[in-house]
Amino acid sequence: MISSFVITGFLGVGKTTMLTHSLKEYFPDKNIAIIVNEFGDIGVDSTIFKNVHSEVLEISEGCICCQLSEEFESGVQEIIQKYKPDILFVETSGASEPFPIYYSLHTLGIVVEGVICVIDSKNYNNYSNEDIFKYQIGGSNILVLNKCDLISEGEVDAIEQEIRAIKEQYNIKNTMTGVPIFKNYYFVHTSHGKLGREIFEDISLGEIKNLDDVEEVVRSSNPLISKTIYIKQTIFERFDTFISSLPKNIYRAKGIVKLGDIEDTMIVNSSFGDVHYDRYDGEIKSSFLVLIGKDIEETIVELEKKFDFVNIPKFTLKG
Ligand SMILES: Nc1nc2c(ncn2[C@@H]2O[C@H](COP(=O)(O)OP(=O)(O)OP(=O)(O)O)[C@@H](O)[C@H]2O)c(=O)[nH]1
Ligand SMILES: [Mg+2]
Repeated sequence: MISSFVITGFLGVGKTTMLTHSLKEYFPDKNIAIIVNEFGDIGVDSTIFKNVHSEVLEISEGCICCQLSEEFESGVQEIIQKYKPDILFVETSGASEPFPIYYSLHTLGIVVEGVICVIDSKNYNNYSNEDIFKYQIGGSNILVLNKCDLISEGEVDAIEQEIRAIKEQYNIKNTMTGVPIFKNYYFVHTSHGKLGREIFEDISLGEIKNLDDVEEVVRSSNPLISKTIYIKQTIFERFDTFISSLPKNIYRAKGIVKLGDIEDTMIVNSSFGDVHYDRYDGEIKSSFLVLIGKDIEETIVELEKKFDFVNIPKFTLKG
């Protein structure tokens, strides 16, 4: 029997970090498959996952966050047939909610052990007003307060209280009975997604009845947009100045770059202005960044004018 976990949470909160950490730590002997639905037209997470281990299927942007699509369901079936995984993990895009994915796995006969919502404690106030964040809370049963290394314990406790109130309001309920579909939910405080083993062993959503009576949860508009830019040859200092001063309406930037004066190719991550570099072991054709935020088209044109190494492509190429 295949079991599964759905990993949700807003942009850049630490979903991929949590998953790569847990896979290495807890499942070295299991056959793992990952489905990742990333926002943006070039997948960074799927590249990272392939670097760790396990089989990865990348689903194109928009697919699982809009209509629960055939692409997701046929993707799940394909990955099961090909790799016969023991456990399937689905990382949803930061701009989508988990319930439609949960529902789809359930209808495919796959046991969902948990829907894990990762929350960025440090940047919580930057995105806590976003509707999608509230639906992510409402559709999850394991709430992980991540990045606790960056704020005090008191602040984390205050965020937990706020999230409990959101959970009450947005909890997914059966429309006929008004009863929440997840019996319980759990809070975990952590850094770098280091969860205890018990999260993957002891928590089960249990039997859920009358899923058909759950309200229609697919919301239509999504004002977040993504844009891929290329980075022409430059040096670290100039690139770092650029990435560290991104305007606030760009919530998230991630990509892979090779800079002239640094030997290693690097994975670049910025979430709400926190920039982080990691070594990348593979090869890339060109340095690129996916930028995600609101009303970012004009912002990017301004960036291209200001930094001569920024290049906005007419078309983006996969890979
Ligand atoms: N300080 C600190 N940084 C963290 C923690 N967890 C993740 N990060 C960093 O946050 C950035 C984003 O992490 P990801 O794991 O890529 O986040 P994500 O939720 O998968 O992002 P998207 O898939 O783009 O929505 C990376 O630079 C991580 O190194 C944490 O607990 N503490
Ligand atoms: Mg990710």
